[in-house]
Amino acid sequence: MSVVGFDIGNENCVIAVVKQRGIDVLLNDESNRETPAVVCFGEKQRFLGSAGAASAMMHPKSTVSQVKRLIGRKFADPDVQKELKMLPVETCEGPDGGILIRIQYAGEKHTFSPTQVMAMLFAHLKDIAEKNLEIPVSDCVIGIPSYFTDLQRQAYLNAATIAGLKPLRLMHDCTATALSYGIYKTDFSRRGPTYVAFVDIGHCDTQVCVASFEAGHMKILSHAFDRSLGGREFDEVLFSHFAAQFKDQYNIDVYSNVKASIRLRAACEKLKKVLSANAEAPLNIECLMDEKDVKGHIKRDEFEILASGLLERISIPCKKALADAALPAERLHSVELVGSGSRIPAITKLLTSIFRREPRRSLNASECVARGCALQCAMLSPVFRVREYEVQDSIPFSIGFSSDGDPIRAGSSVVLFPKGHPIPSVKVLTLQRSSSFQLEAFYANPDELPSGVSSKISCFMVGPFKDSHSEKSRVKVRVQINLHGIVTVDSAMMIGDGVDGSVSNDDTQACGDKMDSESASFAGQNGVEDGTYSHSQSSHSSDHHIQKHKATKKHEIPVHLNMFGGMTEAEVVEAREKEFQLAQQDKIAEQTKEKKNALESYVYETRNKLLNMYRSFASDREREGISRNLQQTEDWLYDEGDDETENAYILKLEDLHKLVDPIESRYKDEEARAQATRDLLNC
Ligand code: ATP
Ligand code: K
Ligand code: MG
Repeated sequence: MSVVGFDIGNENCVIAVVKQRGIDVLLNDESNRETPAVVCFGEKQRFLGSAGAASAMMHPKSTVSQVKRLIGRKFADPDVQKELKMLPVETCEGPDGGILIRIQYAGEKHTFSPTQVMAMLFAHLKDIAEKNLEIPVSDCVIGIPSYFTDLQRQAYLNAATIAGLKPLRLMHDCTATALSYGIYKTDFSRRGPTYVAFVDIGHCDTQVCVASFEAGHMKILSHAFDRSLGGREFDEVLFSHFAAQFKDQYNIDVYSNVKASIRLRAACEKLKKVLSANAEAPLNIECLMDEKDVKGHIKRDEFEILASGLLERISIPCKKALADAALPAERLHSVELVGSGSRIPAITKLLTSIFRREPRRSLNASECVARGCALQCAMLSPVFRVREYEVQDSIPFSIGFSSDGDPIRAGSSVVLFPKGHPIPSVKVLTLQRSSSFQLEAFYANPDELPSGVSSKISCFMVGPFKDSHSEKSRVKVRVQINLHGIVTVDSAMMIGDGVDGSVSNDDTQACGDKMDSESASFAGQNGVEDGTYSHSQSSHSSDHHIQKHKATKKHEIPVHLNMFGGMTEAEVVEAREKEFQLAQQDKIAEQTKEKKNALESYVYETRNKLLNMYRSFASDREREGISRNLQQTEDWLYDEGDDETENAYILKLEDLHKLVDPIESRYKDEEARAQATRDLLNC
């Protein structure tokens, strides 16, 4: 079994694998360590990853990039609308309020959810891994932004299922980075915890975390982020600058032309990279629009002025991460800068002033997330032995529960799992109920949420259960923030008569009850132990916990989950079948291309051989016959045979072989005879 970590970027994806000797980053078909996060729908097949990026220009209206920006989000969200404006594909609102992407593909209209497109990308990365490792890949750990909502996490899991992957954990990007940093630092031991800040500036976002390291243990103290501040925003200021300039100078409006916009944006991204290493840079695009060649030029200082607003914004999550970790910048041992978006020199300057020290780049800035994920996968995998190392992550948003509309209070607060609380975590709620009821999980502090995110998480139906008396029964509900950071209700139990309502010794931190005699209490395991904490393990420990109430009668009550949006199980199954068909179609298209190429080369090769090595082994009549057939095949290939089935090419090739093979075998016989003679003479 393989142990794989995936970093799914908005721009680039990275695959890392733990081997006996260390961690490898896998190469894709183009021998690159990074694979573009692009899915392009061609005429007959999809082009994924590098092939997708290469075909994007040919099919701008059926190329999906940055799907990570869309997954698990609502069409009506104003931020999403802004994203969609930058995406040349057609979109509409789905029945669950999500996004649907409409694609003209293989002569038909298709609609795909961002989850399905993400699944295509996952499947492509899985393919690359399987080709490299030559074994099936399923268990994995996938990096996610810390600001992902419950729904986005669920959508990732669904995409993984559709692609045939089994994530042992969705891991926050910065936590993965921190792990790939901390696990090698064996000197972090004696004098108490060592604090390190990690700043990851990617293509579309900025994530910051502060971690504390001790021997054999790391703990995330805080997560902070700007969900829409990455390299892309820096491209955008260049884009607007030059779009305005070209309007004045050349009287062209690139905003009105999809291809021109794509080309200018790509040129601006290049320009930005050049400015990271040079004090000034030119911009030249031939035939950008209206048959006009455009020329521009910019100095790094000018770029920094254009981008000053963005630079200021980077300081916000940095300061927040420090504040939430309750650490002054001076207490940090180091600030580690990762993500390729951070290569802009002005960013280093800015971070130096915020953290009062120059940020370091000790990690591989583009690979650390994937490496951390692979390490975590090794730790969670039953087949791999890794040094004992505890990874304790924390939840990014405070979470509360309400039951039938009334919030369940912990003391005076509606927050049951405060922001910063460890992942995974379990709490047992004790409620007095006489019939089925609903439990709703919600984000308890709207100020923590990115804009446009609904505070609703999910809804659990608990029941039905039979109540022997008219009085209310005690119902204990185990709620969990699982290893993926997703809220679940693991189980609900009705506790029989004769049991007093007090909280058992194991349930510390009993909370007051505002309404009925509900209480929220803390129980069970907390944090990640030896990196092998898993869902199943946690329920075992809880069973054990519950079994301590020996004398009580317990009845398990069924729990049903209702998501606010997302896919049903049946929809996931259906999407999986569709993905399988599409993959099959791609495979056939690839094979057909191969067979067509094989026929084409055979025609040229044979024509050549007929003039040279086969010359004396065929009669004039045979040669003429074959030549005629070769010409006919070539004509056919350019005409009605241009777009044929795999089988048609196979048949044509077989026909040619029937004519040519006798000649070839005469030639080979002669060759063999000549060789035998040579051998004879040599000895
Ligand atoms: P995200 O983390 O947002 O999902 P990602 O992981 O794909 O995205 P990275 O690969 O870390 O993003 O970074 C991509 C960004 O880095 C792009 O915006 C790219 O233009 C930018 N970038 C790459 N090289 C340089 C450079 N030399 N100077 C400036 N920016 C660069
Ligand atoms: K990346
Ligand atoms: Mg990234």
